[in-house]
Amino acid sequence: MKIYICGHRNPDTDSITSAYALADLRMRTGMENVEPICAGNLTPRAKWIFNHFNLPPIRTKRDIYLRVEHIMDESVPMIDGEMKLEDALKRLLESGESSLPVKAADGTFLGMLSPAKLLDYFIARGDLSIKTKDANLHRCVQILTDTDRVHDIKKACLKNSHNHFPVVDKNGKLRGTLLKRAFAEEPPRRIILVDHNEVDQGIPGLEEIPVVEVVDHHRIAFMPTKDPIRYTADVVGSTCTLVARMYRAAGERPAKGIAGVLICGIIADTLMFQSPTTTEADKTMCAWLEKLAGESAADIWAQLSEIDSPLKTMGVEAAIMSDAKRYHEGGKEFIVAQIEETHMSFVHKHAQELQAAVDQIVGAEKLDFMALMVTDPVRGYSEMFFSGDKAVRHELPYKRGEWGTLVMPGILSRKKQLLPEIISAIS
Ligand SMILES: [Mn+2]
Repeated sequence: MKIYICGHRNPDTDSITSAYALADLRMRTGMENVEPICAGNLTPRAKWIFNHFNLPPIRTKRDIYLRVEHIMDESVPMIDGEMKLEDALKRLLESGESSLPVKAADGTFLGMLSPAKLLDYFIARGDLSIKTKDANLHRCVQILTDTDRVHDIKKACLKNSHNHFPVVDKNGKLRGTLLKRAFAEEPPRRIILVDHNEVDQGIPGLEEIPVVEVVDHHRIAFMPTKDPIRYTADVVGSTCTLVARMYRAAGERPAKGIAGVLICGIIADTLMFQSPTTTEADKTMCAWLEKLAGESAADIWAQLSEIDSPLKTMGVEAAIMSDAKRYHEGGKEFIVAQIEETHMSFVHKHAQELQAAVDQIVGAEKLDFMALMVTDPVRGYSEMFFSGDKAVRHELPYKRGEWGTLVMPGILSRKKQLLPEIISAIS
């Protein structure tokens, strides 16, 4: 059983660092086969963090859709096409299966060997000394590719009268067999969500895999679950604060590097304790982690916050989507994106381009509206680019500034400050 730990799409520092550290904690406390993953590209900051603390970086994974290779059976015997038909028949009988896949010397799939087909052959020729590849193999079976999504092939397989489906790789080489009964079994994958709980914000494919745990500091909009799950949530500034608490509760101390990674999540999400989302717990946990990491949060922040703006390093569109969260609220479909930018003059220079990109996303994603919040953590305010639903925009309590953006003095937090305003504007 594989267990992934994953933050939200367009992962920010807190999502990446909390997944990474929680995987360490879960492994220490006996969970096996755990892997932290990142549902998108590593940000420049995340790259810096793994490099700075000398840790192998988290792996990026685009989706966790269940694929044929995850549920296929590699223990079902395969028949070598060069094998004498007589021996192949013995193998088939020994296996107890209704049919077995036959492969050529180069590994490519040739067909299925089934008793019915063999019987045809025996009645016609009465000779079992030929090679299996020359026998009457069943060739019009449904062949699956290892990377096929289970969701896409399930219906056709269940309708098919066969119970076995050969699975080949992209080069046509036989890899295994998918047995019809595998569809009825629980998928061999589990996931732990950190820093989010809304399925729409999670890694694609999340809906196909049971969630066994959530560690989060956002509003709860989670789905009902079939079984009891572990759910850790609190109103704190960072998911890493919760993970640090969990180490303490388990009587564990993170190693130096992991402590450093956790500090990064806390100071990135609380903007070095400047954000109104900051709580005493964030500061307390950070102080404990500083001792373990042997580095001060202030020193780390001095370096981390220097790392170039997403706008400059990624380009306008990628930067906007790098921390974009999708919501469905009061019948409206919308995105609220956030970029941190300490050089607002750079934003103003590209204001038209940013507005055009936001307009374009609203059209392409069929949204009711979109808000892009550009936050200057140093001067402690944000400016907003808005596109779409004019009624919502008029309800928002922000004034237009000289660059055409809505100016939001003192607003740093999407979750705690902007989102509630948007939700009340909708209603
Ligand atoms: Mn967070």
